Amino acid sequence: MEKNLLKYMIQEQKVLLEYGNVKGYLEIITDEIARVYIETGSEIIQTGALCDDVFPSGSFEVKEQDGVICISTPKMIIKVRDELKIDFYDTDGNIVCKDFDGKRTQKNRLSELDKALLEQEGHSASEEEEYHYTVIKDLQNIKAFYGLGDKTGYLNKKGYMYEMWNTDNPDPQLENFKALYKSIPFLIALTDTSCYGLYFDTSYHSYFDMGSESDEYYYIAAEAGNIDYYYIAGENISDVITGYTYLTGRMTLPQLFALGYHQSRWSYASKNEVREIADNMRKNRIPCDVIHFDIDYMENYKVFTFDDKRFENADEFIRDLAKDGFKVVTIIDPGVKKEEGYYVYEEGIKNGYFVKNPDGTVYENEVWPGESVFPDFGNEDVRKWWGGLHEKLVNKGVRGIWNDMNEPASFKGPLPDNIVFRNGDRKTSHKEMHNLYGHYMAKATYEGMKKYDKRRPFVITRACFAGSQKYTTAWTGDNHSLWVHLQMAIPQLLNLSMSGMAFVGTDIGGFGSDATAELMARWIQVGCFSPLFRNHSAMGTKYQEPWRFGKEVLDIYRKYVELRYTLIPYFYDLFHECEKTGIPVLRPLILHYSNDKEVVNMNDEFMVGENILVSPVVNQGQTKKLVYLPEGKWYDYFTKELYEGGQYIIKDSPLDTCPIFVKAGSLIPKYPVMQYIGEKVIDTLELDYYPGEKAEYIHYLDDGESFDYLEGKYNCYRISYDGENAVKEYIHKGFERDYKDCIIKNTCTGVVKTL
Ligand code: MIG
Repeated sequence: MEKNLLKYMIQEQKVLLEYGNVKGYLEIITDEIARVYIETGSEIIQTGALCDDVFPSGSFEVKEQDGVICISTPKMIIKVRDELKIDFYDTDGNIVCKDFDGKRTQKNRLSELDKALLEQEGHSASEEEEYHYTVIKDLQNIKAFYGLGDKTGYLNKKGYMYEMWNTDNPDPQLENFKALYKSIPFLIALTDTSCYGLYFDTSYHSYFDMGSESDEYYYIAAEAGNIDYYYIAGENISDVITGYTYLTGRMTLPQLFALGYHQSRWSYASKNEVREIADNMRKNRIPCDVIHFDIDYMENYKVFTFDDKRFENADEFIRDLAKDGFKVVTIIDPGVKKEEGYYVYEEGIKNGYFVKNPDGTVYENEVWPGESVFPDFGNEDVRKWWGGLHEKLVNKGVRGIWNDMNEPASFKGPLPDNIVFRNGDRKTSHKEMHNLYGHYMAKATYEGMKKYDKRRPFVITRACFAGSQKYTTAWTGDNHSLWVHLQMAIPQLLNLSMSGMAFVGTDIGGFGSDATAELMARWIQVGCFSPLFRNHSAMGTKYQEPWRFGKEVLDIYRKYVELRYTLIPYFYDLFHECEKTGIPVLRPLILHYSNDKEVVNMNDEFMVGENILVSPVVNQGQTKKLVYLPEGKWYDYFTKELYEGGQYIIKDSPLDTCPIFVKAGSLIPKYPVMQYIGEKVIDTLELDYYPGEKAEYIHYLDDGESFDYLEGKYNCYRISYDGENAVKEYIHKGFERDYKDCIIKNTCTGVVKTL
């Protein structure tokens, strides 16, 4: 095979390349981001994950020497060699990401005798996977992989094999699971000297072998499509996340209430039951903003209906709840009940809005409502229609929408590959649209809510794809009330956070199985720091509201929900930062301490922003925690003891204690405890000072609800304090409801400074 450079050509931002019979191009998107496109005999298909306003614009120069094309930008050097192999270098000429030189050595785990025995029994003995393409990269310089969405297991993905195929598997999820509900084909590689990201823009079933097959290479393969990926250069993990979210988008700020505590269960099946939950929240003084209605509020699981007996006068009921500070989120599944006379079904049939069999008839499968049909969300008209259906819910006072079952899940076997879908103007199949189904459903929901409610939509989804953060928050699906799932929650949320999805949470207490009192007490200590803060459990499991486990747990529960409510302004500031940079709210230690070997695999500690470090107990019976503190000085949040960083300490952690540390030299804004956000008017900006070097903090304020901030109606302050001199200045002043006062409290001495 001819493999040498035949020709190359520069066309705007692209360098078109032909090496032997391989054709492709490199496209310089920004100085840090390059798109690699190689034809493998498919039509050009982009997933729609990318933002509309990504216009290739990086500056670059091209040179050719001895058949090697060298493209340099101010931030990276790309060399293309024989067979269209591509290597990425930093500007000092150090290699960062290299195409693997050899061939794959497929795993060969069956002996000849094994194979003969299998074949004798009529089983296939083939170990060969049939991939449409495989991209093989060198593993030698890689310390760790992060990202990849919601995969199970640990923080560092090196050595594991995953698949991108949205999957609803109710079994207890363990580290050998290849796929869960979400597909985010994005990885971050931490190398010996730096860092890079790869985003594969394919929605087809794809495979991410992160060094399970070999210790020399890792590979990404897919079942169809052309090779189409983005290389993202960065000096650190933050840069890579910023680059990735530049491509696929960032969430707009949430409404403030969404940061509060959410209570849910499958299922609160009547008004009385919901009322009782709400009353118990207030009676037990557990702050709570949101109650979720699972599938049982509907009439026969028909979406966009309320059961008119169990939820008679839903409008009035929702209004009453609102008076007490509760917002209602209702679940909406994609499956539409096949029933004559049911308006959603009839409208969809009339307009041809449901996915079809190859023979043109409407495809049916079974989900909660029985025989059901499935909206074709890849079609913009369908999304508009579906979005429009939310008007009714908004008018009833519903404040957010929960999208479930959108992998799509189905009871009578999976949807066949050849079911006909649309993707924009194109007719295509389930094979291409499967991984995008939840993404486009969330998009439809977001746009509908935005149109009718006008405020910042609150959407929560189970299935999603790269870029879904533009429309929705997410929860991690059906975990169980198991200690291993409390443990897994940390790396899972951290990897989702690094994959662009910053507003995420797990079902606190676990969805399936029965939670014990001890598990509940420990789970709330992790849960109160997750951006999405929701307790949810399955029908038939032990009831899991905070008061179901006795007084001790109730008090512990309250302590941590109250802690969350005092930290709401800190969280909101982090969401503001995330909207600007993509840097998530929840961060692994490695994000800030990338040269610290101790934190490459840190699975049981995390950071909330840059200032707060949490090292929760996630093992049954444990009352002492081995805590690693990275460089710097750290205060115990509760006792204010000061610790030197760069060491492990053993921290006493009885059941009511979660080890939490604040970096010396921090300013943390604080709210008083409220039973729901907005219960009290906040006209004093209060900050806690943790003495150290001079602290500087950026604080953001707006109406917490509308999109007015996009027109400049917000305030942004820079506050600095060194223990003596305090300065508060405006970075932006555009919001009329400003604070009246500002006070800084020294958390060690108790001294209060008024500004
Ligand atoms: O087949 O709506 O993950 O949160 O409570 C189960 C009922 C369907 C799965 C979701 C879960 C929800 C449940 N749903």
